Amino acid sequence: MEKTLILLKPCTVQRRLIGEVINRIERKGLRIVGLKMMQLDDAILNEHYAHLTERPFFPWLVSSMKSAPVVAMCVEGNSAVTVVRNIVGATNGRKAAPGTIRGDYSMSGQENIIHASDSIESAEIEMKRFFREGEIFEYPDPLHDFMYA
Ligand code: DGI
Repeated sequence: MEKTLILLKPCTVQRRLIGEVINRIERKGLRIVGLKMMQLDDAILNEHYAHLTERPFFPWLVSSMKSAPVVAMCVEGNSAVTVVRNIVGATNGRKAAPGTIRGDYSMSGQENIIHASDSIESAEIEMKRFFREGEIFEYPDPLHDFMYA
């Protein structure tokens, strides 16, 4: 089983879409193993978006990500990293395919609803960045065979 890190961005919280997006993730068959609201600050955002610090939009990205709390989630499933990236869709909401979360809910390159780890390695790092020990749970999955057989 693989785990991946998801952030529901401030735009999603403001637009009252938290439940709708979580519903799509759960309906796919992914299991929530960690979930909380967080107010992000410069320190965590500079680390999280370190690959983008030189980009002209970086200040707006940080300011947007601090504008309201995010919902941080850790979800689990077979190939969870790839499955989640596929249902999230392309970065720019205007280019993301219909049927993806960004394709269905976003018209923006920045206010694009959701962050999802892009590799198993970044998922490991990002889970540690947003969740403390004891905040990610292990519990039995009685539906496992119905989901994966
Ligand atoms: O992994 P992604 O979130 O799909 O994409 P990323 O890691 O390249 O970029 C991180 C976030 O930065 C993205 O979700 C939204 C924002 N971003 C990326 N490219 C642009 C951007 N924001 C603006 N305003 N303009 C961009 O070109």
